[in-house]
Amino acid sequence: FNFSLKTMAVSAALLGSVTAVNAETVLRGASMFDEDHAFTKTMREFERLVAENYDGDVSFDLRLNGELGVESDYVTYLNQGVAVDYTILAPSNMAVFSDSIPLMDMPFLFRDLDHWNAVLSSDAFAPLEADLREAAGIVIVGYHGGGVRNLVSAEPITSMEELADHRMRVMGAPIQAQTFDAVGAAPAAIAYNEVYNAIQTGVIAGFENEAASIQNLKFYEVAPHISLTQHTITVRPIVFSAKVFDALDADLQEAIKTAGAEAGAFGRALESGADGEILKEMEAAGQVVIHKFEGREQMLELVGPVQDAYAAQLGATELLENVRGM
Ligand code: MAV
Repeated sequence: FNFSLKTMAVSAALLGSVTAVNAETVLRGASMFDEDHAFTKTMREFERLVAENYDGDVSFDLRLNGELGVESDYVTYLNQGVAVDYTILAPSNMAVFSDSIPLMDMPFLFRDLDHWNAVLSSDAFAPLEADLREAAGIVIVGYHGGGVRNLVSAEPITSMEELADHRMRVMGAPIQAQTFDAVGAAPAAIAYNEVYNAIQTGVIAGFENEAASIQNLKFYEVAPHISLTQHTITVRPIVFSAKVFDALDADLQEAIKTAGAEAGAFGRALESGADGEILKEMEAAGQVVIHKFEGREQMLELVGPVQDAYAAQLGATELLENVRGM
């Protein structure tokens, strides 16, 4: 009798320790890039801040270098609550679940960095966030971004004439294709991890991207010409799977929201601050040739009506006017 009591005490103690191990929450993140890219750095900062703001046990398992695929894959995982719990991604890659979310990163939405900053510091995008949670099961906890997207191509594209019928890859949201269609190019939605090969084999002649990613994934090897259309200042939400987020304890949810806001601010300063430097680095290393683009004004005029029509179709005219007016 005595013996079995002891045994019970031992197993209770064991059980206790097992429970304690299980009580640690392990969250898995995904990045298409290595440790040097601004997205990864922002996620590292996010992880650090969550741990700092939370009393319980939480750890992070961030998979790099596209080990878990590309952003369009992450979106499906986040929606289902499997494989990826958090990441940073382009709103346009979430178009399959939400028609309205790509409005956040449509080309020519922001006049300049000040405008972009003002909009991201406001709650102008709150209705889009609500729609994303509802339609995609994805929660936005902060905003990274700040890269400037330009044309990246095998041959220089320096004018509206050269842009005409230019076969270029765009992200999967219809508004992206509509925009580049309106300026006369021939856009095609192609998965990000197929872009390098598609340019190399001549399936497309180029794409558009920001400096940090051109450098990190060495796109300059196949597309060494950058034309300064400066058509997009990126908005890249730090996102969580709603299924995962909702199952976390309230304190951890709070820590994640606080960390998301702070890591986003850190990341926006980082990527927007480094953007011009990275272009110069690539130029100095002989990796890219940078060209002026004559015709940005014309692009703006052609794209305005496309934006208006998209917003009208979403019932988001007021939202767009509000953003433009900031
Ligand atoms: C850049 O790597 C990032 O902006 C990333 O968020 C996008 O998904 C990617 O470009 C792209 O063009 O798909």
